[in-house]
Amino acid sequence: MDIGWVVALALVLAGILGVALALRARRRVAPSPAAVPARPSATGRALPRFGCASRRLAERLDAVFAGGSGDLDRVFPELEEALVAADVGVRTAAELVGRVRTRVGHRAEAAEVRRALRDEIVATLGGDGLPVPAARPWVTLVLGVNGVGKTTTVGKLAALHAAAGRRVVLVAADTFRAAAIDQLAIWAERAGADLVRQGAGASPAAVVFDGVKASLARGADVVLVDTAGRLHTRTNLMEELRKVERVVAREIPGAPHEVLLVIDATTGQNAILQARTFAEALPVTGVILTKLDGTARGGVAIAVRREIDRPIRYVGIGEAIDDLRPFDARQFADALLGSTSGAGSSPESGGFRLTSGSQAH
Ligand SMILES: Nc1nc2c(ncn2[C@@H]2O[C@H](COP(=O)(O)OP(=O)(O)OP(=O)(O)O)[C@@H](O)[C@H]2O)c(=O)[nH]1
Ligand SMILES: [Mg+2]
Repeated sequence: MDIGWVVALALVLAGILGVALALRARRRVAPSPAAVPARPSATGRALPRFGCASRRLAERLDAVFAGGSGDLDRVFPELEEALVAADVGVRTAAELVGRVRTRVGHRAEAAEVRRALRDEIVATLGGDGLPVPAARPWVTLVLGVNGVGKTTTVGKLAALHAAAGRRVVLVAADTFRAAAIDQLAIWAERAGADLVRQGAGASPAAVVFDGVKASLARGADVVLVDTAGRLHTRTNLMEELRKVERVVAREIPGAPHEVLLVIDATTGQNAILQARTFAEALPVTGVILTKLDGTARGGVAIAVRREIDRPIRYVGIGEAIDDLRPFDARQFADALLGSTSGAGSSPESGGFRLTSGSQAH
């Protein structure tokens, strides 16, 4: 073989090897998925990213109203189906559509139906607002099955309270594994909060006892208790959480002031079961819906509210410290359905009158 060809071949091989090595090295130094993401998120984000998951419902509604037959008897079942597909739940979807049906009667513009649905969703979700810490310390227990975002949410809540000028103590009552305690320690540092912790495997109730005592001694304004979603022993999780709740109630009359159940919005209908199980075992006062920035279809908020009749307090829309928003039923309904203003002006979304077949007779 010609020496020139050999040299050229060697150069090409060396190039390929170089690129491969460079790619490998890059992969090695790429940040590993951190337990506590430090990425600051875009500020001022309301529920925009939630829109990407909810768009599907909005689009389905457009399709339902674009049928063109103008037949309400066709629209209502399709509406119900679209809501079920958005995780609203079979029973709640049927109830919602039933109420919309009663409201609009036999003749309605598509835009009217859409608006009625939006209003019924807002009414179901309620406009409870957030309780202002009225006691000192204001104690909040954060509960939920593993992986839903409890620790992250505790960190975000700590930051919100700290920003309001409150002295915050975090209690690491998830003693299931050491990493969970370290994860909370990072959040405490980031939010400028104190941390009360013991070693992995310690009794959650004992850590909470320490936490409450320390908070009283330090004159804390807010105590946030991060709990486990699972346990080392076969001890029933609910039993352990009830013990934690009893310790808090015994040491601070009137506490816990909030018992917040964290639910991962991407878990769909399983969320309803979780909500029911926790609400039956503990005095849950509110819900935090996380991961609405992901593939969640959002309707789960309505299903959970309907199921356990507890207000949604906050929604999580990302992994960063400022990715927690107070829940706003109106904003949420708009994000879920797409804007209702202007519906009816476009030929696709409602430029025709819908009538019920039964009305014709
Ligand atoms: N995209 C997104 N990710 C979230 C959100 N909230 C939490 N996460 C992520 O969900 C994963 C689990 O969060 P954790 O806070 O550790 O959940 P946990 O409930 O404390 O989990 P355990 O302690 O194992 O029970 C982490 O990767 C978080 O960054 C959210 O609102 N959006
Ligand atoms: Mg955790």
